[in-house]
Amino acid sequence: MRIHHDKHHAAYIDNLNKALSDFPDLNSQSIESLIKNLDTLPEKCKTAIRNHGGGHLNHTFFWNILTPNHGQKPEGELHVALIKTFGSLDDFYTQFETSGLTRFGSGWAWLVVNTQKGLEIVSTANQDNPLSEEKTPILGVDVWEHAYYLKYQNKRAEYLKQIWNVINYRQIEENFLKALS
Ligand code: MN3
Repeated sequence: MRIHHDKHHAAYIDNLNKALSDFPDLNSQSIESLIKNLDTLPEKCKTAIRNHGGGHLNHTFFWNILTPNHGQKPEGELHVALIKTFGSLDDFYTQFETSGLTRFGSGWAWLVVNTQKGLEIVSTANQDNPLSEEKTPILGVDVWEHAYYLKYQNKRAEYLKQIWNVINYRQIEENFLKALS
C-alpha cells in the first residue's frame, strides 16, 4: 500500500501536473469535473488527463474507502439498497469480485449509483472512471497488478476476497447518500 501510494499514485500526480502546465484554465477545475467532461478537453492533453488525471482521481477515492478498522459491514440505507439490488450481501460480494476478476488486464471494479439512482456494479479499463459514463462511484477497487502483486502475487481472486476486511463502509454510506441527493 505504501509503494502504491508513494510511488504509483505520486507518478500520476506528477504526470497530470505536467500535462496541465500548458493549460492554466484547466488547472482551476476540479479533477472530477475534468474526468466528467473528457470529451470537451483539448486533444493535446485529453489522453494524459484521462490516464494520469484518472489515476489521481481513482487512487484518491480508493484510499478514502479503505480503513485499518477491520471487518466493517454495510448499514442503514446502503444495506437496504444492496439487499434490494443484489439479493444478499454474499451475492453482492460475489458479483463485485467477478467484475474485478474478469477485467482483462488493468482496471477497476466499481459499485456505482446510476442516473436512475440505482446501484450497479461496473468495471473500467486502465484509469477510466465511471464519472465519464455519468455514473457516480461509491466504492472502487484497483485491480491493476501493482495493487496486489507484492502480497498476493498473481492471485487477484484472493486479493479481492481479502479487500472486504479493510473496506470503510461508513465512507461508502456517505458516498451513497451524497450520490442520491
Ligand atoms: Mn493503482
